[in-house]
Amino acid sequence: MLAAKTPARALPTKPLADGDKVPALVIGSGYGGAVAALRLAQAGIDVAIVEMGMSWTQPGSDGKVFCTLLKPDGRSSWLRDKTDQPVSHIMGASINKSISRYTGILDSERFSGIRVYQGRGVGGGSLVNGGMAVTPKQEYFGSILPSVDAGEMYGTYYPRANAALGVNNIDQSWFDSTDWYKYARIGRKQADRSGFATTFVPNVYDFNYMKQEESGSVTKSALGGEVIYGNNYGKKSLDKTYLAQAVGTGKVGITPMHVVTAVSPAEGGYKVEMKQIDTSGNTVATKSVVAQKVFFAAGSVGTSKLLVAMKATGELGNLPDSVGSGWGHNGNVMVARQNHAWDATGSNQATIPTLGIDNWADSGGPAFAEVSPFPAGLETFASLYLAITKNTNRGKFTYNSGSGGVDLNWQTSWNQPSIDAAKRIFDKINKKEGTIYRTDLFGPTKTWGDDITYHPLGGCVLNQSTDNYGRLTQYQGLYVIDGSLIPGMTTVNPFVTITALAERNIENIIANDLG
Ligand code: FAE
Repeated sequence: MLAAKTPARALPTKPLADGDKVPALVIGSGYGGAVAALRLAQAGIDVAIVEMGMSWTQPGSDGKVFCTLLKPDGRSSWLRDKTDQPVSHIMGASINKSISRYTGILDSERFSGIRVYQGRGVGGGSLVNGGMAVTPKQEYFGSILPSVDAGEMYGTYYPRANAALGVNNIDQSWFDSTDWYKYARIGRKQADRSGFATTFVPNVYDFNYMKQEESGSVTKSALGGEVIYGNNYGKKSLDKTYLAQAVGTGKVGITPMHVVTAVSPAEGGYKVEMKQIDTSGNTVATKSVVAQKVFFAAGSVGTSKLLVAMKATGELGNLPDSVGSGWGHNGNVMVARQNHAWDATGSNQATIPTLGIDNWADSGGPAFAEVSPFPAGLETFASLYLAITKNTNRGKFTYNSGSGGVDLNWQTSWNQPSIDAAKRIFDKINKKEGTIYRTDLFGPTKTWGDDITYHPLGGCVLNQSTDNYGRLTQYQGLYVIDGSLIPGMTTVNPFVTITALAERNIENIIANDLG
């Protein structure tokens, strides 16, 4: 029996009851929500976190909390009968699998022109993401958050976020020798040969644990095909960092499997309405709670949908007209290239990406392309990339009075600038290497993964829909503290910036509004 590293702790939950009154309520338990909960609790304030997904602490019948990429079951997907994998085909045939309908960990929320992937559960996106913990270059910060003091961010809040998230770096000599990163070394060699700079990317996956996985002394996770459906070991997701610390203060209670449906002014603060769901997604109870302060941390899509609906239905009718606008997908586009036989990428691939091709300085089409794993369990000869590009198109969320839902008007064609930017890298590499694009991975014949994103950002933009610290100023005591504050782009993977901005904003809010 291998020495499996047990998760740091099982997070105890403390569900709210109908009629409860709380000083602070946080909607969502991703990066923004976790930062808010911890810092409020440390300031002595009792906090209730309401999360629509599960608390992922109980093992399934296989003894594991999470399932793998290659053997997905109901735990993989949010209320779907079939998986909806980002790389959905191989050799033109669908690789999506039938599963039982369950409140699984990865949601692919479908809007007209895009599928938005999001984590569901206590820990939000940290449960499903690749852990790439990238601080953008300071010279680009002004284009990301123009109203925020970059000196403060780089002097105080980025370091604070990186420390609390447990960010670490891969041992480069191990990277250079292990079979598990052969695919990334091929990606680096080919980028180098075409004159592109590559850079190592820090991560919250524990690289020491990964080394032990290779030596066989611990149970495999990143080397066992686990990532977008959760990592059983190795990854310092928020339930092991911010949220564990927050619960450790004794002042934070978590209410999982509750979907917030409405927020409106009430005697003593705000009435927060929610429905409790079972693992089939059925409503089993409705509850109403009053909170003095409410922090919207349901993610770019979740927060935008709630605020747009509350404005349209009049419950928060004074919210500004800009609410719902300024949404972007961080310029995401995926693509793969077919290598020659001598550049095999290996059947063993670590699921945690560690390398990026940095072409952001190319004013003709800025792009930062992560060399992604493609852990298919067999040799594919494919090099897969997730490119983050400069794309200035922005979508808007609007209330649909017919359905009572919220739509997003993004169009797939708006991704052309992202494709063009990615082509500036990969056309050149293909030419140099004498290789071609794969056309069989994103559909029967489709080169570009241009209708998917992992990085939803915006919808309630800082200093436009809120003040410069996330306050919804029309409603004293309402705050936004997640990726919806960021205007559509971060130039790199976003969660370190979301976390650092939340650290900055909550410090100001605690000092000025809660003193
Ligand atoms: P998020 O983490 O999405 O948390 C929002 C939470 O609110 C979720 O737990 C929701 O279930 C919950 N929620 C939503 N609506 C409601 C409601 N009405 N009531 C109650 N709860 C609700 O938001 N970023 C990186 O920087 N590096 C990576 O390597 C990376 N890889 C990724 C890979 C995948 C497959 C995915 C999906 C994302 C990846 N990301 C990555 C993006 C990153 O996870 C994302 O930007 C952050 O998680 C967003 O943080 P927020 O706090 O905004």
